[in-house]
Amino acid sequence: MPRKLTPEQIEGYASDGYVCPVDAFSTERTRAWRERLESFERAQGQKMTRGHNFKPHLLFPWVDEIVHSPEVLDAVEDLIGPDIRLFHLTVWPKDAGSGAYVSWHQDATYFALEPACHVTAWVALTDAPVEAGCMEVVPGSHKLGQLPHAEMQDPENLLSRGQALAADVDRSKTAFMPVKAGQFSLHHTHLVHNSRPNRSNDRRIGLGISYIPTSARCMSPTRVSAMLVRGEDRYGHFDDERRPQQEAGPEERAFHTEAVDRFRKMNVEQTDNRVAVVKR
Ligand SMILES: O=C(O)CCC(=O)C(=O)O
Repeated sequence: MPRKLTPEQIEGYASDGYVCPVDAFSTERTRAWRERLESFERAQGQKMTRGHNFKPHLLFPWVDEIVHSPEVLDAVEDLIGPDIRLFHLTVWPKDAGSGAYVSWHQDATYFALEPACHVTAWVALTDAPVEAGCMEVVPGSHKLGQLPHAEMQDPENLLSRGQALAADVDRSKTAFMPVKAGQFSLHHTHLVHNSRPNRSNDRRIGLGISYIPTSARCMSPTRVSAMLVRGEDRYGHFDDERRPQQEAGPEERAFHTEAVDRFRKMNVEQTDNRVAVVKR
């Protein structure tokens, strides 16, 4: 008996590689989280965008609350089972009218996970309709396995390593994943997806939370950390992550810096190993 998703949604994930939308949080709760994020940005004088958007679940108790919420974890458990680690989290902000976009890619490209079974829950802190540049996917592409990617250096691309699918995508075969504030979508690590610039009047912000079963292993030489968020871990493939006690306190910042450094080092190892660097 599934905990949250319907049998149709579970079948849709198996056949198309995604589920969208899933209802989760009230508008008030979501608005309060957005306010927390934006007041931190104002205090820092720095937006949580490319270069500053990794692993905020190690800094903020309010993000810790989202990543442990039954609203999200019950759906994730329906797809990957009851023993779950949070492998990575990225904040995806796009200012209204900015050129920020995300190139076509598969999440698995720099994750080195065996098996490649991770699922990303994209939790909307604002509305993300088509005109705001919600995600666009190629249904069924998760069945193609790992496809070749290239590196594309473009400051408007929100992907930290600028990875882009080497082949062109047929846009007549894509589908959009619009979500409202408080909803989320789920997508498979091999699903080909991108997102276009935000042409709406409001900022678009989502948290991309990557969950894996504890049985998965990261094959890169650098040992990375991942947070056990549900069930038990009988494998020990990851170092544990510390849950934040206070908002971006000194211990939270020190732990976050080290975890992000290790994660980036692992990403670089994967770039060196797997991605053909071509000029585009
Ligand atoms: O937020 C976006 O536009 C892209 C998100 C994404 O690529 C992901 O969550 O894997």
